[in-house]
Amino acid sequence: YEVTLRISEIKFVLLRYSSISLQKQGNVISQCLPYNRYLKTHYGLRPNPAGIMRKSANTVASKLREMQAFFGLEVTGKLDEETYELMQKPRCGVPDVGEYNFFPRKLKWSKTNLTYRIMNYTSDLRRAEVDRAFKKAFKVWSDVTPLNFTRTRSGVADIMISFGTKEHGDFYPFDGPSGLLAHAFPPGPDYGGDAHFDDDEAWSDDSRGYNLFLVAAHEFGHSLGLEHSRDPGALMFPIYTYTGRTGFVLPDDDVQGIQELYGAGDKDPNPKHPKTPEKCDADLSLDAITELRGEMLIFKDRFFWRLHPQMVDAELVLLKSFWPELPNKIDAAYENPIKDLVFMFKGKKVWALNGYDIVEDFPKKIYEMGFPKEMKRIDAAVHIKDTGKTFFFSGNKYWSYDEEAEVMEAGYPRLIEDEFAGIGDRVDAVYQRNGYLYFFNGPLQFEYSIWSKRIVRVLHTNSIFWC
Ligand SMILES: [Ca+2]
Ligand SMILES: [Ca+2]
Ligand SMILES: [Ca+2]
Ligand SMILES: [Zn+2]
Ligand SMILES: [Zn+2]
Repeated sequence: YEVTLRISEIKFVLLRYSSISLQKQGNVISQCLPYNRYLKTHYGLRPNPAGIMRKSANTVASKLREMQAFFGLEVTGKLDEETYELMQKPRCGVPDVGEYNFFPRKLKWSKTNLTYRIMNYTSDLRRAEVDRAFKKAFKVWSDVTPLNFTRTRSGVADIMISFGTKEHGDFYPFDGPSGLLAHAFPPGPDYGGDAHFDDDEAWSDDSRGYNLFLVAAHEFGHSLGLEHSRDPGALMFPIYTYTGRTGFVLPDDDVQGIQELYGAGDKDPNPKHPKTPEKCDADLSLDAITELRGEMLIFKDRFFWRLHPQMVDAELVLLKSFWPELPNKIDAAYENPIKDLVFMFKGKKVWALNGYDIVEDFPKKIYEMGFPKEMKRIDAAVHIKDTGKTFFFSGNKYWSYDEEAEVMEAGYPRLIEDEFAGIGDRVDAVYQRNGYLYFFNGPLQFEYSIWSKRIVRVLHTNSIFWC
């Protein structure tokens, strides 16, 4: 490794070392390491007494494979860096694999009027804020089903809600700050439907710590009979991501799930439920593309795909899970590898990112880079390493920016059709590879040779994913 490590890379390198050294020790599998506990809690890994042959369905490797398949990672059965990184993320305590769930059958309530009771409070929020978070979380589900939720203040309710720490009375102990955030039991008598929140977390009603409303809405999904979803855009995805200040709308995947159990209601105030994009959709169009330290990031709505150079399968993640401060959808992005910065654009704003961190003094206004003040947005951007210039596309025009001098070049904007004839009069996204520019326009991409200044191939947008 180079000696000139940047701070943001150190964590990365340490993880890489730890996974290498773990594998070299050989016998790590039987030691009680945190990842072993993770597989036990979420994938039903059972202890393996010495001298007894492992049943193949219950080895660490097969549990790792199950986990990797669940999250859409490369299925190696080994504790690689990405798998390890994922295990560090805060999440729900309910297992990911149905057959190892608390109760093995698909369960639902046989009535539509349900009661809930708040047994105690966290000291992180005012009581009224806690009450409001839970009420709003139930409304997420009652909006799309015939279910009604009524709060009771005494006796036994269907859904008993409580805060607790460590062992809290149900043999599924919490674990102190972060890690497990909460869990809930599927419909049934007694514990059935109950939801428990780890009071070692810092609960909030905004982006700090963990947002109680978001976690509660997820847990109440379990209280109603839903299991975890593999859709990274779903509320029932097991890993916590703060999704922003703007009004929460239940994603389509969760609506499908809950309506399969209870049917639709007749009072959905927000019938537009966001769908998760499918990479092989023939009509797929893109928002933006950039490289980031050798990986390709391909943006669409609230998501981006990470495409590793040696891997065929792209991993879909929420934009907010990497950069909570960025907007939920971006216009354009490019990397300046010399400065090791990625620039992202939305409306009149630009953010500079160093790995996970937003550079100080950003976001800035795009007119500070030399764009006209009245310009509303940038459609696409691409950095050309050989020339040190960055092209920006907006409407039917493009600009050239000198990265070293940090000024817009004279003689711009120019018309796109004058320089890049045939690619259309707008650009959704663009990237450069091996002397070619790839322009995306709706469901089509144009492979443009910089050297011969012409289009050499027209492809489907989704061919970037080898569809
Ligand atoms: Ca109950
Ligand atoms: Ca915890
Ligand atoms: Ca765009
Ligand atoms: Zn969960
Ligand atoms: Zn519990």
